[in-house]
Amino acid sequence: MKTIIEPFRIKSVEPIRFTTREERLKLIEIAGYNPFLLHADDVLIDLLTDSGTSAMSSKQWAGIMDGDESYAGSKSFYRFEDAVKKITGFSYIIPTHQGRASEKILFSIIGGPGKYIPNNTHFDTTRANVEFTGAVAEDFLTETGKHPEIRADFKGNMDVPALEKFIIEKGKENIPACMITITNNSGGGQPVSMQNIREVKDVCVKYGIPLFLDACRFAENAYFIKKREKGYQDKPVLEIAQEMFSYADGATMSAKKDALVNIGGFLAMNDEQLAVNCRNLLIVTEGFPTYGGLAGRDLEAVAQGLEEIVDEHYLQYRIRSTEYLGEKLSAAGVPIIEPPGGHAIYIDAKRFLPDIPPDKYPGQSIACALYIEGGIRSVEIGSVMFGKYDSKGKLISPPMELVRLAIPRRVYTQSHIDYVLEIVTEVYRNRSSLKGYRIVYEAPVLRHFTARFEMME
Ligand code: P61
Repeated sequence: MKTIIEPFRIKSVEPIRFTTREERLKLIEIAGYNPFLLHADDVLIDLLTDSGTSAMSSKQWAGIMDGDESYAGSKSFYRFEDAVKKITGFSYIIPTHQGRASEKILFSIIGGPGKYIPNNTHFDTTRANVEFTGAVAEDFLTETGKHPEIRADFKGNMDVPALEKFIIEKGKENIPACMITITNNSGGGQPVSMQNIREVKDVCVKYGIPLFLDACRFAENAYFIKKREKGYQDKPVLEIAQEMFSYADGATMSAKKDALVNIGGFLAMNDEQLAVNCRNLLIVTEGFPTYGGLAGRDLEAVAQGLEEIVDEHYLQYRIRSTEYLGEKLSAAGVPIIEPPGGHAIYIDAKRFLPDIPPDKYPGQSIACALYIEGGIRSVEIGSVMFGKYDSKGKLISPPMELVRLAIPRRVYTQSHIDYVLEIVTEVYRNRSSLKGYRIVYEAPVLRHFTARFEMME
């Protein structure tokens, strides 16, 4: 087996800025120990997110120049619509400025008090948009997905018996849609199998509930199916993706992930009346239906990105480079979610810092240490992002405390990743010196974006 190389060469580069440890200690303090509040210019390697951070191709940049900025009926819209239809097969394609705009429109229409939305695991914006309407967001992740140390092929799967029990309990009339997030971002970027999608679909059909995919990372999910699920080895990824979408009645998509663009998204469906309602709301909140919240040039870049993302040389490189970081961290003893997911490595903060309890935010502690020691920006996915309070003000923690190292697409080379490995390993070696944190400011929703912290002694 030969070395798997980046299937591109680099035409344009962007310098990154080096800082000293002393400078970073000051900078993270000014940022209230919240990496979201750092200036990106003060970050050396930015693994905060794989969302909107991709390097676009020369063809995407050419598309940007070629974009048609007509208010209505832009040719770029029709190219975008064709590209989305080719992969998803849905009848109605509605452009939005990003994933959460699709969620906001969809749940404003189908959500509301008394309604329930089941998902394998809602991502935070999805949960926030469901709950904002007064509906309830419920997660039904398969058991293996809840155990970071267990290695299994499809840890993003939905727990189908639990889903069915829930539908019977709450009443199918109160469940306007069921969702599956591919790959399962909050659960470690773990894929969902075709068989699981089919089984969920069967339950949905049985109770007359539409199935929606949260399709941000559909191509990575399709590649995992090709590699891991029996019967798919010889199928092109495009066909696997088409089959995945064929079981769904609609999808929300942040094109900032698997469409390789810096901004964009869509909402797609087969139900005509729902599409009419969504478009009417789109006009109020985003824009005319042939541009949504986007410029014509953005639609061109999405259309081109959707062609490039299903390239199997790209996907092989993508999944292997994430796995490379995961394998080396595991070998150094760093506890991570096994096996590595598609877009990110998730450090298991509970095992990394067993002496710092969830209410002292162990994930935040690791994220701050990675910045201080190496200028690396990561994100906590645990009690800071998903924590809630009970009626007595006591923290209710999610099942896992994680730190995500998300890998932007086509941006960093192997030596950047080797540097990340050195820093994480060093922080792990010195983990006994890490401290817990307390929150000194928080917003009522999505608090992790703006919360401020103090280091505890
Ligand atoms: C991310 F810290 N994800 O993973 P939008 N569904 C799914 C997503 O992963 C997702 C969206 C919907 C981000 C960006 C992000 O608190 C955070 O285009 C599975 O970002 O609106 C986004 O898509 C929403 C990072 C979002 C965060 C919220 O990094």
